[in-house]
Amino acid sequence: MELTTEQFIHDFELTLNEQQQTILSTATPSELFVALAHTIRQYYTPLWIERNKKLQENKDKIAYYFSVEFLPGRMLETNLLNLGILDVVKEGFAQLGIDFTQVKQAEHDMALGNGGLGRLAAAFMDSLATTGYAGFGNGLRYKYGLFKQRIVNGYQVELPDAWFGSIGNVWETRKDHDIVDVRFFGNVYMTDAGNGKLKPVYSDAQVLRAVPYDVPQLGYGNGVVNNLRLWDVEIPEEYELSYPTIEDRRRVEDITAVLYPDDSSDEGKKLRLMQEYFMTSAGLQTIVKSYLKLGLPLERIYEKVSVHINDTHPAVAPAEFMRILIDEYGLEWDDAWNATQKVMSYTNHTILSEALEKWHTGLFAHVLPRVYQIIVEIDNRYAAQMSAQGVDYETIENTRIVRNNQVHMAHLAIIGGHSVNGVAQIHTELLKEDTLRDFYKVSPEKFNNKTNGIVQRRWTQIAAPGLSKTIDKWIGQGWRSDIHELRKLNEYVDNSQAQADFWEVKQLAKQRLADYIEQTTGVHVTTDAIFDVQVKRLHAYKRQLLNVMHIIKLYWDIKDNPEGEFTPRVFIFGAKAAPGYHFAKSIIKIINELANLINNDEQIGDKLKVVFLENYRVSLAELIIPAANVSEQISLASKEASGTSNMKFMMTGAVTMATLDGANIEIKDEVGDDNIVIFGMTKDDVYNHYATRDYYSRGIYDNDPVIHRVVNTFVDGTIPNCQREGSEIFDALITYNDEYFLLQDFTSYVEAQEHLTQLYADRARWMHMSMTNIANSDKFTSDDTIRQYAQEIWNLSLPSHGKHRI
Ligand code: GL7
Repeated sequence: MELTTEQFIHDFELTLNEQQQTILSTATPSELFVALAHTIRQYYTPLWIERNKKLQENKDKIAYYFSVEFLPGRMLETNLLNLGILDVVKEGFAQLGIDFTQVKQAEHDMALGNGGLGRLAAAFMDSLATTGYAGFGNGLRYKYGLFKQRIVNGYQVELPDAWFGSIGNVWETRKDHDIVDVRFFGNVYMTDAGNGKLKPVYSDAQVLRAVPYDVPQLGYGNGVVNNLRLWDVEIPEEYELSYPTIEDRRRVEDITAVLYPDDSSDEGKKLRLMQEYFMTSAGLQTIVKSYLKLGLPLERIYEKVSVHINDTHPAVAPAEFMRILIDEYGLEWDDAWNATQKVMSYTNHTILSEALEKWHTGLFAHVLPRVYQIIVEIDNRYAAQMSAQGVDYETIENTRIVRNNQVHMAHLAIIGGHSVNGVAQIHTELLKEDTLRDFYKVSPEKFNNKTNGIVQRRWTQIAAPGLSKTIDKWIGQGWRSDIHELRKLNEYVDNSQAQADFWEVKQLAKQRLADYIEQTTGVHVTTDAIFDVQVKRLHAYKRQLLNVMHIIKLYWDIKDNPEGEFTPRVFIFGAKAAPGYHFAKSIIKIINELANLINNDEQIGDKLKVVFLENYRVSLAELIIPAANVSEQISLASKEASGTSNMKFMMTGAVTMATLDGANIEIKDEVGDDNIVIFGMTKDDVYNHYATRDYYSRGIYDNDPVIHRVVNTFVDGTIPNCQREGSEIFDALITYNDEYFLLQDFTSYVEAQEHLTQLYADRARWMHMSMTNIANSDKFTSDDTIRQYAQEIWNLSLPSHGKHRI
């Protein structure tokens, strides 16, 4: 939008005075932030209203992205950037003598997600608005996001993430006119509806009110505003008498109280099921209502509506949609089923079976009696249809929804929809050949791949403004709106002046991170060292422990030969462990104790430092990622569905140390073998070991003296204060046969690291690699990923008013 600095200053001061009732000289950063947010709201509100009006007038098809997680982080800078007024606001603040950074830090990260899955959902929201597609989010308005992590004596301590704080969510708006009711529990039986049909009658059901709060999603430079709708729970007034005590009310409020802090496993909790159904039912009810306002026939709703099921959490959607169409609007089963399958589509985000939700039928039928009846009917019809088509008994049994007293949510999502996608090529292949192979056999046409992506704007223009200016200098600003122009950088990857510029901007980012490290941990690190970073959730399959084993090896190398040549390295970790994931927490403790040992050893000095940064989150990622030289993406091949931080590191000039897993493979394809460092087993190697059961980690431990010494270091007292954790790790690696093949991959990892050190020593070679990574990262823009979803899965066209500049 067009905005002069003067106009902005005027609007801002007015808002500060009138809404915050304060003046510049006394306002706190938090008050300034709220005033700024409200100023921005005034700018985008007319666009938002216009957008909704146009979509309805033109009857454009809308895709709804259902997800229990959205992890946008801070929204202020994104909103300013996308409105095209970030520089104006920074200039205005400079004139007013306000520190923009301080104000921006007053915003609490919106952390309604665990990790990659939630961050991807947020990225898709941004990209939908930016590409102009009508794609809306549907989720939950948790009062507490992912826990805040503190490290105390080396241990993770979890604290509630009270992200609403004193100022609430400044971007949201409560929408009373879209309130709906959601039913749980009770009994249900069918009775004659009088028109030859049956209708359900409920008794003793719990009725809860779903209240939507809408959060705008602004497109980059195009005036589009889409909507992210988050549902909150309330007790309907007419039922208040049923909740006489605060405890009673609290049990209800729990539904939107807290995000489950587990990034992969099914908690098996009733509350989780209630959360999932609550947002799915509320979302679907309002979608049907707004579709009916168009005056079109309900059985053709698929022409105007798509519903995307993000992982299995909202996978009750096909059954709930059937319930709404049949019970509430009287559609015939076959018409309803035809519409449902055309509306629904599903993304799988992991092959780890514990993340494919299954519910005990008893629990499910107790919480959602009517939906359970419908699921049983869907399942019976499915089995009958498969059988009629001549599908063998075993395949039918393997793919049924209700099996062994469990409701298989992934099966419901696949059977009840028309599309199943994985999130990177290798992941989709694994779904077809292994995890979901029976489904692939019966409906291969449903399967497709959509490799994940990232919002390049956040990771360059916002997180790395210095880098962005350097890119501008060499290839102009075109890449800011067309990321594919980044490829022009390929021409300069061997230009010594360009290399010097990109080196320097990385050094500045490293210095900023070094300052933060010193402030928060007291550890001094030098930017002469290689900054080697592994930031992601703590999980055994991601193999932070392999990184630790390499560090231990380096420690012994220096201790054995203190005068030897050594390229200094700083190893930086950031990782939250699920609170109930004991082993992951032991690894955090080990990293911290190892860090203490190494960082306080004078003989080691600046050669080696280990830093664990607490409370890893989106805003911290923005500081860390642009400062990395090395991006550690070392999961056991086949286990990381895609990864997305790997893409962010690449885009900001880190070189990837990678296994052939997830999207690492596609990064390699983009940059070529010489600009990435690959090590370790392939997915086929891993599966061969599974097939032959010939892996024996103790054999490696017994025969390889380096590995022997590294593994012993966990238990021989070298690392103080962690005997218990050390022996747990020893047991996992040796006694329990090393589930993730760390010992098998160790030697190849060490060699790859040695190779990388040599590469770094040759500055021209290294900068060639680093810049080649930046130049070819355009492939991973989530704008393109979402275009593929829109065109190939949701069958959306761009709304006619989609692309006007503001
Ligand atoms: C994940 C995958 O583990 C990760 O590899 C992928 O990039 C992400 C987004 O598709 O989804 N699956 C999952 O359950 N979580 C992920 O981050 C928590």
